[in-house]
Amino acid sequence: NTAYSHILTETRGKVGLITLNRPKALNALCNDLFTEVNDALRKYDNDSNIGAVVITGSQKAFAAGADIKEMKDNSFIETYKTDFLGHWAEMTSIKKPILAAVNGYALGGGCELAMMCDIIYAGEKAVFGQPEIKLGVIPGAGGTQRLVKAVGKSKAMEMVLTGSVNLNAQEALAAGLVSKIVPIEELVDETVKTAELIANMGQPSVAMGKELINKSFEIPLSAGLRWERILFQSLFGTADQKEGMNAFVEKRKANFTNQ
Ligand code: CO8
Repeated sequence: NTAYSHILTETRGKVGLITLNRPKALNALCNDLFTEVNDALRKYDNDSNIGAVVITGSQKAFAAGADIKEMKDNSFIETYKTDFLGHWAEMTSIKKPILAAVNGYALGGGCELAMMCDIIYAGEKAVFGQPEIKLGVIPGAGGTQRLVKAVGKSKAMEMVLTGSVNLNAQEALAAGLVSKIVPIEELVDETVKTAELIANMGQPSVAMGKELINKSFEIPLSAGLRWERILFQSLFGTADQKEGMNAFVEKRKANFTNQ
């Protein structure tokens, strides 16, 4: 897509593919890059032909973090007044599932970007880390929050407080940060394949499943279970529920219409 300077976008079947494309800076997440990512995500979210989105980088770097050169001279009052980088979180309001295909470095904001996605697949040489402490700061987009939920307290402390303990793909898999390791060359295709699988399900149920799982990190179990049951019940008002259950009984594949 020629409208963007720092990312490439393409459509593969029902899947939108966003490729971070700032190779000279190892996909450092400058302000404009993240604005473009959120813009592309919003367009895919509003496109009824798309059912899921994949975000990837290059084979060397998913993203090496926020752009250090861009922010190094920032003042507290300016970053606070403008809620510096607060707009990154816009991607967490996207309804469609977002899958991260992580090859190479996912450091700092790069690791946090991956963790704002719903599913992470790692290439064999992926590296996850939160090196901000070495820059005199701390993570600012989930590295002290989402990482704990993904890898547990001790490992998160080690990563965030030393800035030097990184997870390779095997360690990330063992910790539960990623759900699969894929050979480098096949990573994007494999991630798109899972995204396509999701995109062929009924979209209302997919969106509700995603919302509920994300809610589970924020609300008490009893409230989550109540929400879950109400949304489950609400799906009996959809054509997709009739189609899905009739297809099972008739021993055929369901053809969902997202209604
Ligand atoms: N920002 C800006 N430029 C970068 C970044 C970055 N994060 N990472 C790499 N680059 C640039 C380098 O400066 C270099 O540019 P140049 O050729 O002009 O010197 C180019 O990319 C290539 O990098 P290297 O030569 O360093 O490549 P190596 O293969 O030797 O090393 C590393 C790769 C290990 C990834 C190394 O580049 C590195 O350590 N990068 C920085 C990693 C880091 O500290 N990331 C954390 C950044 S801070 C952050 O993410 C905070 C997020 C807060 C979010 C808040 C939201 C509300």
